[in-house]
Amino acid sequence: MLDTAATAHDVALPDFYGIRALLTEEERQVQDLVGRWVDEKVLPIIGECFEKERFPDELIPEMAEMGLFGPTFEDYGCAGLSNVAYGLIMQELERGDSGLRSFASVQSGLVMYPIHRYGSDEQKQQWLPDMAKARAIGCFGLTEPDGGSDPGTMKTHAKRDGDDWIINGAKMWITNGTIADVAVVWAMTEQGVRGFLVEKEMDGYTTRDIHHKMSLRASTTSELFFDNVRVPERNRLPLAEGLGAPLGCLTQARYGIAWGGLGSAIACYRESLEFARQRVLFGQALIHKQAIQLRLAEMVRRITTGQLLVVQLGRLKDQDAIHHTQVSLAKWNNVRLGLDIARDARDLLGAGGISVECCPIRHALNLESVITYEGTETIHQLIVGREITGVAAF
Ligand code: TGC
Ligand code: FAD
Repeated sequence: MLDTAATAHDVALPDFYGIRALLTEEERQVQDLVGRWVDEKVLPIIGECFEKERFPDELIPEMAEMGLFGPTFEDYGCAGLSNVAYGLIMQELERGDSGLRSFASVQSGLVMYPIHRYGSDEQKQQWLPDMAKARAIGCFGLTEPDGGSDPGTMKTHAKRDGDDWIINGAKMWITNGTIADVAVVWAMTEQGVRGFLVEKEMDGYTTRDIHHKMSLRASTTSELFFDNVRVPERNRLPLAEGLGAPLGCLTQARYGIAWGGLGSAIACYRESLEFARQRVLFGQALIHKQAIQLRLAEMVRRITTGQLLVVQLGRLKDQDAIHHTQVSLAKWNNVRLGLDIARDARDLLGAGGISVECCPIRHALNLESVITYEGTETIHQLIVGREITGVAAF
């Protein structure tokens, strides 16, 4: 981790229930380090990146230097942090922009995790040290053009041919697709779903960026195409068998997103509070108006309940006592509160709120993606519904 001299306790605000006291010293240091970096390096440039549809890839080496990729792993050059520290990293990154958190989520939760969890020793040695240092970038291909909510019906398939597999199909809406050195690709085989490491220079593998997005504009989103791509058996993840394998990866990324939604919410709340202190209307600053106080209090109520939820979730994850339906509830709750707060903050800022110079419109637009990817809000409601009723209603 980078050395940090200054403490930046304001990165932890609002903290209405003293959440900071529930963190270890190391977790507080991690939050301060990443929060200060976001303030100094991300916030000054991110509005322009969003406007110009540019992912700020110049920030990747600094993120790697701070140990933000695969931070919970204890080997392969990773930092061995707690899951709460990992969550705080995701919160601070998303306080900057959902695009940065997306990049980190994919690299850590959707590429390093499956290689670490389902990969061979050779695959781990080949990829994990380089991915921790961002010398290699990854992407995760599950969603297809015909629909993402029901990945069990994927059309991309892999057929065994001697010592190789031949992959055909397409993946869509893939974060980091065109910038990735390796894609974790999920394909149907005669034995069920299997995972493959497709390397960018393999014949028949092509990628293309998706443009004209009004959301996550500071993030690379791509299509992946597989035209008779020959992948050696040594590139198949040996321990990944069945749909549960990619869904297990989603649990990791959804956990980080539950913290990330809070980051967006906190950024929008802070800008609203500051604006309400400054803006004088009808002879008084807006903070004197009951209706404004109600809205700010409502934001803090939502943020506080979301904070308590993810701290407990993180502690359960540290004890390996987490159930994926608990992660679904947290992703649903915290992205929903982030989106509601961002939309309300946009309105509270008046006309200025439609400018990218204020953060709420950017966060609100970003969260329109975040509420859809990694399982739509409806899918998470149905996952929790199935858990409490025992009836699948998908
Ligand atoms: P289902 O029968 O429920 O499950 C099959 C097997 O998997 C197990 N399982 C899970 N394991 C770990 N974590 C989870 N979250 C799991 N969910 C299910 C399950 O226990 C079962 O195991 P077994 O041993 O009994 O076979 O499967 P289903 O076909 O009924 O599907 C259920 C459903 C709808 C919940 C699932 O398909 C789903 O989650 N759909 C949403 C798909 C989704 O979230 N896609 C995300 C793509 S990646 C992405 O969006 C990246 S954005 C990245 C960024 O930029 O940040
Ligand atoms: P669909 O599955 O077609 O759903 C359409 C609508 O139907 C939704 O409102 C949904 O809630 C609703 N619905 C679905 N099933 C039911 C049901 N049973 N009952 C009631 N309503 C239902 N995917 C990856 O694999 N890797 C990535 O890196 C990745 N990055 C992404 C980045 C961005 C910016 C975006 C926007 C998406 C990304 N995705 C990625 C894809 C994402 O996971 C999918 O968009 C998501 O899973 C939903 O799939 P879909 O868009 O095909 O919607």
